Amino acid sequence: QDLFESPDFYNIDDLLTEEHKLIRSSIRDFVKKEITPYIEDWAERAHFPYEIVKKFGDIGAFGPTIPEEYGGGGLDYISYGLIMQEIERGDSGMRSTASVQGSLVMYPIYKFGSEEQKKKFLPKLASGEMLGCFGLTEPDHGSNPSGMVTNFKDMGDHYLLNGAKMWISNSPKADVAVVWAKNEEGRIHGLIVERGMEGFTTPETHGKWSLRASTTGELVFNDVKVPKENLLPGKSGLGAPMMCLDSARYGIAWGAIGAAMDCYDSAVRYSKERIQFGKPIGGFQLTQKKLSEMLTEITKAQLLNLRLGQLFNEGKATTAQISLAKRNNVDMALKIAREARQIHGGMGITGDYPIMRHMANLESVITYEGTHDIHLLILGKEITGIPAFE
Ligand code: TGC
Ligand code: FAD
Repeated sequence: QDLFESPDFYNIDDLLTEEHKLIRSSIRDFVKKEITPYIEDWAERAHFPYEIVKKFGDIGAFGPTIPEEYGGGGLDYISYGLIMQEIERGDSGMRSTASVQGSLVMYPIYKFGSEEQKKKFLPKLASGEMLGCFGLTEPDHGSNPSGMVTNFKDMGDHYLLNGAKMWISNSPKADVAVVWAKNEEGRIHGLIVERGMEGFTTPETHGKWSLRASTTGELVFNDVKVPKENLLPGKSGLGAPMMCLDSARYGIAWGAIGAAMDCYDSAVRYSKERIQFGKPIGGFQLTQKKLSEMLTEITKAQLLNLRLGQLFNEGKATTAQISLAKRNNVDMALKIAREARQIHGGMGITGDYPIMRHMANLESVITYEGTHDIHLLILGKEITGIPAFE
């Protein structure tokens, strides 16, 4: 039996193009071959499979919406979403590697970078020759990035960067970091910091019980001399990193469906195979309730994403619309992982099934890129016009 069944209860495939379906099946095949057979072992050992970076580059998973002249795929946002969905069906940490590179490193360089920066970095990031990371969060400023203290001074022929970032996906292995820091006037700018610059270190964060196959770390800047040509000239202010987050949160809204589908598929199979009281547990009403609710929530999330993808393609998606989808879909996936765990009984806690890994991963996904509650407040501000953050 194909272990990658995809529920499509409302024939949403009819609304996709042939190209969308081709892209989805090629990424699905890749995940089936290159991630699924190994992921439980990587996660158990907290091993980041660095070789996946080049492979992601080869299949076009990095920066699919970036124009081809810079090495990207030149694809639309529904294609991007489907790619994230299929990778996260394999593992949220693997999707993190890809979405950080595409939405949080390539996107700001493409959107706010100089022509020289685009030519220097984008093709190598697209091919997987280089790995990037995105430094916004700090030890004392997570949900409130505008309070950041990382700063740089203009020294005439270069900038001097000081401070630290925390919880940075890909950082221990990254060749470049897009770092958000304040200038002497307190204005936020993006700087491209390259591995090897004196005073720049990337200590790894250990002891995670979530996203174990993704590598996470700090970015520490101790009087780092950053060449002036490494400042992103196109946009400053918190709005610049927030625009990157719009794109990444969109990818997560799709990715979460992939994780939910994997849990659902496994639960459906198990419920038909596992016999208790003389019949498959799928024959009990309580199991059917769980499965029916899973399918309902996945279908609703699929429809939400498709419409959001259309809005993205038209350049009309708003931050609040993206918050609604990220928040709803990750919460949905986490609830499905918990219900699927129940259906698997004791077996559900083992690495023989993907459930517990998805569940633990989703605890990070519901926290990063804006916590569940922060997205609620973004929606609350949209509805009332009154920010609740302060
Ligand atoms: P606020 O007053 O709302 O806005 C400050 C300025 O920014 C502008 N702005 C935007 N501009 C363009 N697009 C957007 N989406 C924008 N959002 C805000 C806004 O217009 C304003 O501009 P100006 O000119 O008026 O100054 O800002 P605030 O300080 O009140 O904060 C709002 C809040 C809390 C919603 C925001 O800061 C937030 O979303 N916090 C959550 C932080 C977060 O998401 N961090 C993510 C870090 S990266 C990460 O987690 C990667 S994990 C990836 C992986 O591994 O997959
Ligand atoms: P806090 O902001 O301290 O929040 C703690 C709790 O307080 C949350 O429940 C939150 O919702 C609540 N809270 C905060 N403010 C309010 C409020 N105003 N009203 C109500 N409740 C509130 N960051 C990057 O920059 N780059 C990365 O690549 C990256 N990767 C990550 C990878 C992992 C595995 C993890 C776990 C995090 C990553 N992050 C990254 C950081 C992530 O974005 C932050 O963890 C997240 O934004 C929350 O910040 P915090 O952890 O400091 O929590």
